Amino acid sequence: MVSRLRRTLLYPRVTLGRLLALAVILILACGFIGFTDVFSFPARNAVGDKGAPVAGAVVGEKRGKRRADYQVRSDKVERDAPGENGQGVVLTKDEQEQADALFKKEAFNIIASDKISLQRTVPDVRDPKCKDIEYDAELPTASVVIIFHNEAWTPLLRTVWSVINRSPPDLLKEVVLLDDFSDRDGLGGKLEKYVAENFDTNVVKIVRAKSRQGLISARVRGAEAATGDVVIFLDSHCEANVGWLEPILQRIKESPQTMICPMIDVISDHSLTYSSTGHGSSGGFWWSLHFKWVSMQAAENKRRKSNVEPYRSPTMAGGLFAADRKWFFEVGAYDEGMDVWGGENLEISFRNWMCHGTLEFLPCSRVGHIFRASHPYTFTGRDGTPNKDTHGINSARLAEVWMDGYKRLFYLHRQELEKKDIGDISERKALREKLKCHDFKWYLDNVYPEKFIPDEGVQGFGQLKNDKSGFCLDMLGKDEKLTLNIGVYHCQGKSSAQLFSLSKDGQLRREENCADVTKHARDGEVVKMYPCHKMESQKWTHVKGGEMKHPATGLCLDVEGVSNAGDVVVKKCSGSDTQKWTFDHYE
Ligand code: LR7
Ligand code: MN
Repeated sequence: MVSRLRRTLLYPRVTLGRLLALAVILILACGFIGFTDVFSFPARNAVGDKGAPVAGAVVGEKRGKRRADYQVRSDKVERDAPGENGQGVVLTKDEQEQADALFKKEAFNIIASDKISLQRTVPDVRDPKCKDIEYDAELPTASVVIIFHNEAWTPLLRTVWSVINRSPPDLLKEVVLLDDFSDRDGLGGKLEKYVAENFDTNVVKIVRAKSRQGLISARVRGAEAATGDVVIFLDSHCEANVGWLEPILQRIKESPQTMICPMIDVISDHSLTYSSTGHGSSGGFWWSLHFKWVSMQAAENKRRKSNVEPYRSPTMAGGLFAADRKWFFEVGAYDEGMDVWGGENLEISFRNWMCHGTLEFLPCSRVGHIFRASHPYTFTGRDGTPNKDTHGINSARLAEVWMDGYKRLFYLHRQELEKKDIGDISERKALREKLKCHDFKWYLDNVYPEKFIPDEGVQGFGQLKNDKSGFCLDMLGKDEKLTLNIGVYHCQGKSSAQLFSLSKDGQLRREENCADVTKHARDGEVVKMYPCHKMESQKWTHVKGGEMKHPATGLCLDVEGVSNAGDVVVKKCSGSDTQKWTFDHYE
């Protein structure tokens, strides 16, 4: 009965009369089925799109418990308006041309975004079980910190509205809009006016950086301005979903040293469609220190009894996460020697794990993010360097401070950074000492045992050379996220494109992909790289200086007739010199 009532409460366009009537019924109903007397409409943070009050509803608090389904809906928004319920926007031919022309500058479809209400609804894509979870009525309060540099108007304001409309007011201490020195029209006085007219300025606060901080320092400035118990960072082009906040606060209440990431749903950069990423993905990394989505660690998968439970992740993507505000600073906030963009997500992940915290993904908390293929801002460093390789330099800082000997694997990809000036890291090293953090090997062994280490616990690694031709196996600059043929190229010495390993269980592999030959392969077939699994299409046998044999087909890796930058093949094993291979190193 209550759930039917709740549905009626949340879904129709709410008129004041209807709402009052429903409130009375609900209070009676709550009393009837034994709800406590604590029932109230929330203090409101916001007024409607054009100044009209909008009603919100909370579920009755049953013996100090609450459910995560708070949602305010603007009565000014037509339910079939463009983009409602997270739908994509279809543009006319003219509009599409305009959007295409602006795409490069904005890095997303601004025309589509501008057609959508700032208070659009999104589909509640949570697992239905999430709606049955009860959270404490008493939870820590949240400060949501939204940093931005030259963000477009509608995604920025839609982020704010989504937080206001879908966070219970008693839990949302404030929204800190941290302007990282934007110089784009509208983000100055117009923004101040809009915020003053539409929100309670004790709740939505604008803080301006006096010079471009870069996103790392900008977040620290935002967290410094925050006053809530928990700080939650969001990118400036997000949409928080129904019930996103309660699970985060509950988990941090239980475990203050846990950093929490909501599930990051996808808002299309072209159509603005909101779609679920499902659940079960986790954060990993490439040894080049780029972030990578991976599947949930097997141990977590095994441990969990339900797919709505939080699960541990080795890393986070970076933009959307929550931490107990005191713990965030205690564990070192961020490395402010890092500039503009990149690397801080892995740094905070490694650091929090190594320094006695944990990191979890929360399936019942969902926030959409516009994934953009490029950036609508410059990469001018604080030192004035234009087009600065901030990801590279920031990552080198993190490798030097946190990765111990494993930094070698980063430098394999980025040799030029080994000798580059990356600034002073002594303070960060002192932090690691002070907090008595674990070493990176501990992290790999305990947090990310599934991470493949190319030069440890393997039969052989390095270049795989065929002496006769002087060729080495080579990725030939192809995108490793795709399935692709393996090539050969003149041996280059220390080149990441020529780094291969033969694992203990016979995989001829790179970080994520393994050399694969199907059992139907014929003599002369190419060899493909596929995501690694343990099946026989990916098993090889080899001894130093001998053949690289694929037992499932009985074929051998061969360069006969293959030219430089051509694809390597498998042929009938013949003992010929074109089938003899040697790794740089054997264990
Ligand atoms: O100088 C800057 N100052 C800023 O305030 C540069 C950026 N910013 C702001 C910017 O306006 C935005 O709100 O910082 C935020 C992040 O910038 P994006 O949206 O251009 O970054 P991204 O989404 O491409 O990149 C991801 O990795 C980054 C590494 O530094 C950050 O951690 C981003 O927050 C992060 N985004 C996410 O994790 C969302 C999910 C994407 C994935 C995977
Ligand atoms: Mn982003």
